[in-house]
Formats: sequence, structure tokens, C-alpha cells
Amino acid sequence: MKIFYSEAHRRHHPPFEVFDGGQRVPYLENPERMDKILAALRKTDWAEIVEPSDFGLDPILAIHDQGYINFLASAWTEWLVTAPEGGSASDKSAILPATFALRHATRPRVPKSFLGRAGYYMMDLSAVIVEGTYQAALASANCALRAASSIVRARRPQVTIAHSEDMSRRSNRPPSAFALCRPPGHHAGKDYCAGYCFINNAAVAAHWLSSKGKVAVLDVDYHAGNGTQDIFYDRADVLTISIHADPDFEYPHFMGFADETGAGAGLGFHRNFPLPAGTDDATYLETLDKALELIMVHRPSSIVISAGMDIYDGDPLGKFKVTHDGIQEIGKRIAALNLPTVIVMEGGYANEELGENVGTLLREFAIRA
Ligand code: SP5
Ligand code: ZN
Repeated sequence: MKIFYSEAHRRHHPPFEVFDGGQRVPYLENPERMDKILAALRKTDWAEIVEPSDFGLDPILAIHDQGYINFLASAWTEWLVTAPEGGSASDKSAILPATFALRHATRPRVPKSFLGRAGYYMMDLSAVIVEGTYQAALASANCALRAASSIVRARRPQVTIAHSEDMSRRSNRPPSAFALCRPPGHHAGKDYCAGYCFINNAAVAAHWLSSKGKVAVLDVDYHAGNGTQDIFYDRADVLTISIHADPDFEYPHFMGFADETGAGAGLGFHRNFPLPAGTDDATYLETLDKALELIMVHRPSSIVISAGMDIYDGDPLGKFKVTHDGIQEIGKRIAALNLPTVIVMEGGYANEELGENVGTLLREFAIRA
């Protein structure tokens, strides 16, 4: 199975984030996450790690606002000349605004000043921008795009001589690929960054795939995929489904409720499955089955999985109790849809178990018959 991965993520390593209550903590979405995943994948006999090619800005601008992407591109140089000076609590090491956009401005407009635009385009204090963030986010999107193109391009293995039953069966499996994305993407909306996410990698891949046929995006990250919801909310050709912690108690707080089901032509083509804290394997899998049924009804040509491993019991941000076996079963059931699949890395912060969890999920696609 091809794993698309770029070392460029290392340029994105914010020194801290700010939790509720104003507490500065080490950035949980750290480069070590990739090292743990790579180490686990390199131990398998099926993972082939590949550097992505550059798809340029067009597939990104197809779903993100130009002004927002311009902001990401020039943020660091602008910050260096506008960052607040002095005081022990003030430093230039990371971009964080202290003022955020009003929901109902008298005359809504993009602010002129850099700090105004930062507050406008940033939703929270965990999408921290540093010098290399934009380059890392572009490389991350390229991983998703390359994975998407690989499942379309990939011809089923030509079996010239069917040596065995096993080989001919293998030739029928639909293609799948893993985009080992960092930074993650599913909280990034059309014109904002949020929750460690800057460019919505899964959405970029799903939109790219949507020119070839209907698509479904299934988000199994612990947090609601608000960015993906935002981007496809009025579209019927891309079904989006998110299973996550109830926003009544969990980040992102403002989206991900069960009664949000799409708008206009997209009405009925978004679904949220909010779940309580403490959700275990049984409850999770029961909900997953409902989501998979909706996907089958949609009859997509391909699916994109936003794979967050923060559903894992013991994740420092998550409050679910999904086990290693649960993750294996999630992989099995999604793979059983038998559809061309792009799996995109989202969250997951229990670094010591992260590699094994990702490997277990992917293995079901790598070995499917
Ligand atoms: C991609 C992804 O998983 N993003 C998640 C971003 C969550 N950021 C919100 C952090 C809220 C902090 N709550 C503190 C709980 C610590 N026990
Ligand atoms: Zn998450």
C-alpha cells in the first residue's frame, strides 16, 4: 500500500498552544507523531513510503478562499513587522491573535491590519502559525492529492498468469492509499484555520476526486469535522459524514450537531453522529454501521476517510474508550465497502500508541482480498 508522506511537516513545529483557561502548553500536534507512525509502518511488509509531487495551488483554491490562502502565504513576514513588542508574555515565536471576528459585524469586511486579518482567519488558539506552517500545509495537501490521484490512476494489477486463486482474487481489490498528512486538515474551513488545521487535506482530495464521480467523506476523528462540513455543505455530489464527540461538551463547540444535514442542493448530504464521552467499541461500531449504510445508499465512486486516532482510549484530548481491537474493526468494516479509498491522517495524540493504531487501521486495506 502506498503511503504519501513529506518531510516538509517538520517546518511546522509551534512552540506552544493555548488551552481553555489561557494555559500555554507544548503543542500536542507535534512532529514526533509522524516519527511514531513511520516507525510502525516501516516494520510492516506492505507499506511503501512515497514522496508526493506538487499539484500547485489550483486544487486548493477550488475549495479555499483566495484571501485566506494569501493570508497563510504572507502571514509570517507580516507578523515579523507587526508582532507586539516587549513583556515576558509577548514573543514573536508564533502567530496568535488576541481578537476574533464578530459574528454580526455592521459591515462585514476583511480587516486591513495584519492582527485584524489574523483574528478574522483564525478560529482558535490551537491553529498556531510559525515560519514554516504554510509550506508544511501545502506539502500535506499534496500528500492527499497524490493519494487521490493514485487510486484513480492505479490500474488493477494485471494478472497475466493467474498462479493461484489467491492472485486472481487479489487482482479484484479496489485501490487504496494513505496520505500521511501533517498538519491535519478537517477543522480548516473555506476561509479559516482551526484545531491544528490550515488546509483541509481530505476536502482537497475529495473535491479532486469529485470530478471523476460521486464521493463520500467519512470522518472518524474524535472531533467534529467542521471544516469538511463547511466546505461541502451545499453540495450533493460529495456526501460528508462525521462521527465525533458531541459538540455540546467538546471542541469545536459550534458545529457537528445532529440536526445539521446540509443546505440547498446539499440538503441531506451531510450527517453528524455526535456521541457521548466514554463511547466504547460497541457504541462506536453501531454508529459506524449507520454511517456506512448511508455511504452505500449514496453509491460513491470513491471514499475519503478522515482518520483521527484520537478516538483511542487514552488519547490526551479524547474522551472515547475505543480500543486497539475497535480500531481494527473500524478498518475492517470500512474496507468491506470495497470501494477505492483514500485514508487521510487527521488527529491522534497518544504518541506511544499512535503508530500501532494507524498500522492496524491501514492493514485492513493493505491486505484486503
Ligand atoms: C485535528 C484535531 O484533532 N484537532 C483537535 C484540536 C483540538 N483543540 C482544542 C483543544 C481543547 C483543549 N481542551 C483541553 C483538554 C485537555 N485535557
Ligand atoms: Zn481530533
